[in-house]
Amino acid sequence: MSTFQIKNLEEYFQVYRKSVETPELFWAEVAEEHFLWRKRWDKVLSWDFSKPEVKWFEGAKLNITENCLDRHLLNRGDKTAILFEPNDPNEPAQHISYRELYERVNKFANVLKAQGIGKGDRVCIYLPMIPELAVSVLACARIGAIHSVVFAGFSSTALATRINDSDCKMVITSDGSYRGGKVIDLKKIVDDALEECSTVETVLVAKRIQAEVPMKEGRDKWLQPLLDEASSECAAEVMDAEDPLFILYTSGSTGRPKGMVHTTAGYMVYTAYTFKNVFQYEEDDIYWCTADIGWITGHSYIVYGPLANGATTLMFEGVPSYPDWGRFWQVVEKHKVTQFYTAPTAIRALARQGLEYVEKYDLSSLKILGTVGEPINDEAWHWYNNHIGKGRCPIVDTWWQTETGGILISPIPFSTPTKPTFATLPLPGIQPVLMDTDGKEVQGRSVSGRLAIKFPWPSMARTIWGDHERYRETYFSAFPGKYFTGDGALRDAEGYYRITGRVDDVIIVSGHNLGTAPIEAAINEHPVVAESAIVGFPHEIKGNALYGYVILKPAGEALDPDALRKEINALIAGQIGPIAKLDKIQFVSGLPKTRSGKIMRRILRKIANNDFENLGDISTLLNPEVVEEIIKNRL
Ligand code: 7RM
Repeated sequence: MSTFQIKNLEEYFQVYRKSVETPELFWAEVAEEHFLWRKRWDKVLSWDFSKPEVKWFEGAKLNITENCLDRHLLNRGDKTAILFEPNDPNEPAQHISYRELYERVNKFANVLKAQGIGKGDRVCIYLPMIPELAVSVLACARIGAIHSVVFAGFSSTALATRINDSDCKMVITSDGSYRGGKVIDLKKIVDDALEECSTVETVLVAKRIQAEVPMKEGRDKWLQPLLDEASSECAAEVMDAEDPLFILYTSGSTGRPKGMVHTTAGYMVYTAYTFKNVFQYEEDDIYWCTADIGWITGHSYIVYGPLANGATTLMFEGVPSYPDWGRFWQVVEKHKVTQFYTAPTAIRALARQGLEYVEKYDLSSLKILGTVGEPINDEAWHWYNNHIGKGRCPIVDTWWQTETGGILISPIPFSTPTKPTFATLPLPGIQPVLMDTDGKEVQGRSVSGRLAIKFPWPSMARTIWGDHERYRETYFSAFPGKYFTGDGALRDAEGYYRITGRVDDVIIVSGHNLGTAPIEAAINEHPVVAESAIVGFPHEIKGNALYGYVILKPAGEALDPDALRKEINALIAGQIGPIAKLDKIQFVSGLPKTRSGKIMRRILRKIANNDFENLGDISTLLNPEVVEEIIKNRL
């Protein structure tokens, strides 16, 4: 039995038991067998969740890029590392081999050095999904610079906030980007942001759209001429296990974005291990994660996890709807994708388009399907399973967070029997617990509570950049001695976990705890409802009452709104109970969403509470324009 790959359910239980009983031994074996270390560790783990302080593989020396690149040159030099599929289906795909990627990363690393970037410096990367994005991430890691990737859909204000929070010395961007039928002037966004930033000395500009862009003398430099002159050998900086690898910002439910800090060795070991197991990657597989590298999913499961395994990772520049809604399936057919990993929000959007877009393509290469980012509803799960997986591809519903660095709860495909809407069982090394509101652990099966993790795992974030106290307060104060996820979950009779959603979305109505998710699920059962979101607002008698925002399908728009409201409430009463009926139902054309598809209930809550003067920064939303409409038509 290999320590690295779990092959059946019995092995999973054995390995899991070992990882809990002797965690240090378990992780030492994983780390020993599968990675390239410049120096072995002195101590596998030291931790104290009260400070909180966590160290993995202390004393070890390594460079993550030697693990992602150098060590594959011998046996996989000609294998495709990154398969780049451009936005425009008529532009040829690029197959970047491990050798070519190695050379490009080294050249880029030498450019960074020549521009005065060194170990520990922060570099902001604001690029579209083009190969330079992955290359620049790895180039930073090569020389020990800390990358801070900002999703290239964020506004100049959001970008400036993130650059300033970590005092970035450099920004890497492009002359523009393609997204579906749109062309976006990224350089202008960077220029606007930098009006507010004083620490940035250099801006490197990659060419993507061949646009004429203003270049600020002394600050802005075209990337390509610098790369042309650079050597393709750059000695890897030898890093300590706990040296920061990157910062990635995550927007909390309140306040400024939090710069989650991930460190080197633990992150590498955990993302590589979980990639191998959750996607059961085999040598000739073509793995595709549709996320953007601007999110943690892209960091861990487009770049580091796959490359540390010598995998072929597909990087897609486009969007699911361009040139039409068949694009994902066309790419699956074209490149014979074997593992496909996407978000429930994308699945729901795709499912709404009709099956002709799916049926045109040959999806028989697919072996495993994955989801991440939010709870997947039953309907979406079955559509994915039936129409994409044709009932023969296990679905891995992977639960994790920016803060956790890697997947914590997920089936192991072909080992763990899946169950719709359940993330199922914890991966080796992960010790989840459910907590009640009094801070006591909820024992046993068929129970629910707040999801916490009671033991450290290698890829957990170590701090919030510049604000360790906020890190402690946010994650370690609700349940002393445990990491609090902010999510609610239930554990069924078999011990399977289902993540029910953020617990900050719980609303107490007349003394009853109501989760927004089941109510929304009931509303969505109505045949003319497309999507919905529930928030609470103060009520004299009930304490809180419920306000629903509902998007109708085209078929619903001609119907009598009051009759529809009655039907929706009847459905809720039938599925949850009359207590969960909505006091107000507003029909809207869209819901405010984050770029990764999460509904921003905070904004809806404020509107329902007539407190919409100060909504905070809504520029990072996917669709800030719906906010005005919702305010105007509020009930
Ligand atoms: C990877 C990522 C984290 C939050 C998390 C949950 C929700 C993520 C699932 C899920 C139910 C899932 N990082 N979430 N995965 N909920 N089932 N499989 O999404 O930092 O952007 O978000 O996302 O609420 O706390 S994240």
